[in-house]
Amino acid sequence: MRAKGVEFDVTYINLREKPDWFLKISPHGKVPVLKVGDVNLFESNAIAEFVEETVAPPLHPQDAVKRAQNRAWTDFVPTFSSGLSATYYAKTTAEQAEGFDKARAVLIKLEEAIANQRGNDGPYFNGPKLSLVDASYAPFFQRFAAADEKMQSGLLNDFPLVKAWSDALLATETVTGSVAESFPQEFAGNMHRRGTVIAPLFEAAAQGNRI
Ligand SMILES: N[C@@H](CCC(=O)N[C@@H](CS)C(=O)NCC(=O)O)C(=O)O
Repeated sequence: MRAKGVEFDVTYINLREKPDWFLKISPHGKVPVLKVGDVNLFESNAIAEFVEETVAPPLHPQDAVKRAQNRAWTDFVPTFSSGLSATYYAKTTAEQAEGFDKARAVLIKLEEAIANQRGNDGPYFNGPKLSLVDASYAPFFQRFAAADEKMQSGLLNDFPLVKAWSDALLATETVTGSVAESFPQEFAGNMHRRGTVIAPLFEAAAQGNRI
């Protein structure tokens, strides 16, 4: 919606204390939900496709084959996000080492997809223009960046096309402005509450915060 210049209001939900009104409009009790008039839409992809169909400019590629390929890679996002988060949600160093293996396994798939399909210098998934598939990956690159600022793993350096893609997304105000101002503290608080192995790298003062 930011990429399309849609005006909207955001209400943040404390997912550890979900309000009743939210549980009534979100069938699985999950964010995001998009309220459009009297209707409540849920599931990120369904919401993104709805905005794509109803608001210009189009963010999906015009070519049907490319669009199908983009949607296929958007379907990979849950696997991708759990691969990356395994590095920072790990509770022990052994679990974290396995997490990095899991992350490498998803990153190599994306690196190969970009190398084989894109045919230009990027930096985004399809080229110089931000598209819907970029929007689906951006939040997870953003969260990994918040963790890797502390972990200093340099993991993405082994995947140069993915790294350039992530760097471009994180240099875009459309992406960086998409989280609450308190995001760094909320992220740190989450690391502490989950008892992650990297929690000590984040200030303990963040512990009481909500996410
Ligand atoms: N497939 C859903 C996943 C949404 C999802 O997992 N949301 C998480 C936050 S990122 C959530 O609301 N978790 C709260 C819970 O499961 O209780 C989508 O893409 O919208």
